[in-house]
Amino acid sequence: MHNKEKTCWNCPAIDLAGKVDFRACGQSVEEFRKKLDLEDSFQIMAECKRRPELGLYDPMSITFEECPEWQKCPHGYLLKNMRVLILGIDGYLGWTLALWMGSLGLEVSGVDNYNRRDWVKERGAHTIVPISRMSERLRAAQEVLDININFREIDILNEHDRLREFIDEVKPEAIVHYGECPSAPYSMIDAEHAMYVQKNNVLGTLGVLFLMRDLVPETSMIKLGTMGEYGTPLTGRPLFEGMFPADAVLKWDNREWSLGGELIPRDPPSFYHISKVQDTYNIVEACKYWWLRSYDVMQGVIYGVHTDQVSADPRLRTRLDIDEWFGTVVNRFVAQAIIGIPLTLHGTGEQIRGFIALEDAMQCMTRLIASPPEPGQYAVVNQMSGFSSLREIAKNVAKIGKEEFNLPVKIQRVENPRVESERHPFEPIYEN
Ligand code: USQ
Repeated sequence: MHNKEKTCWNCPAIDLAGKVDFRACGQSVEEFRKKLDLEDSFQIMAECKRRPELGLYDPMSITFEECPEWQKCPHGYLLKNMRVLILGIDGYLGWTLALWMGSLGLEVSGVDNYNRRDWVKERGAHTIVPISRMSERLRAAQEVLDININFREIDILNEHDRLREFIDEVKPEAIVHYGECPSAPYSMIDAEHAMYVQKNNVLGTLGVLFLMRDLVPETSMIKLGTMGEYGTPLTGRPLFEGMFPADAVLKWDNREWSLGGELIPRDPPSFYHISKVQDTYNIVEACKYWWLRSYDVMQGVIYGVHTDQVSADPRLRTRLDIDEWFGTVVNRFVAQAIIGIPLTLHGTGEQIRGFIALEDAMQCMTRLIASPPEPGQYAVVNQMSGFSSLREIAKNVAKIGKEEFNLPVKIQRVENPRVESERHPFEPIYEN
């Protein structure tokens, strides 16, 4: 099991308040770790919110495997009835994850203000898989899957106080943050849209970080970033997972420096992707300032519409957008193949992207929730199953359409509406 060696130090049930003066430890996780390793007399004492009978104890002395609160499941050890809060629970990913988590026995709460439904409608589009109203979704989750979801309609950006109340009431042990506007083209429409996307995403997330500091400092934030933060650097440098590895060096003017642990440069291709880069910096610093913990998930382009839970009943389905604003490329190509219109390949189609299926993304999120970072730890996961050029994707869709469904699929190269490199090296590292 991938997380059996983790200890209470990683567990959100740990209570460190007033017991560990992090700042006296130098504000740096590395220094703190060194002290732990080198000084025999240096020991941390904490309490457990779930097992108060333990009193004050060394939180590194009990592993997940040994703790009765952590139970074995196919995805590793999971904290019994773990309270997971999903921000953006009404979206493509949020709703899917809510049912996935609920079916694993976790206690799921969620907030949303139906922004995604409004944005898509504003562009004159709609989800091609019909989805139910939230009240209907919640009822069906209960009836069909016996999952009780605690939902509150809240605007993360503009209703900070209501979000504070809800977080205080739920006391989540993990927060999955999907509550942002995810569209590059939408953010490029005009000044109003660009400003809106950045304000919504960056300031909304900043507010959540403050609430975590005040209310649930031991909870981890699993935040949806994007592979697009890195862009496609023409040097061909590998796209490391957020930071340079320990043995990376910068050579210049006959001198050299270690780059280990520094954030790798970002080159985001839209104002939307830039909002994710800004989030990265806000989260990195919040982890430093207040010892919050976070996994920043640099997800590739997602596709698909199936998990066992969303397919269990028509009322439980998740949305599927295929319009040019909110539809992602594989979902669009597949839909175009079915409708019988040519696949809209932008430019030469030599652009390379990382991809991941919906179901695999859910599995990855489960493993991250089950392996919380340490206090103060900011870590990055490049989340993809593989990578491919768009032309190869289009050819595959056409081949499968023809061979398996007898569809006469055509590929049409269209003038690229985006400003993006069409020929570039791409070497993502995705080991985490
Ligand atoms: N593309 C086409 N034809 C289309 C639509 C898109 O060739 O009909 C091309 C685009 O020009 C681009 C690539 O496909 O080169 C990907 O476009 P996309 O719309 O599927 O994805 P993107 O705009 O990059 O954004 C999507 C999600 C975003 C997420 C990102 C991950 O909307 O939330 O952050 O994928 S990544 O692409 O790895 O940055």
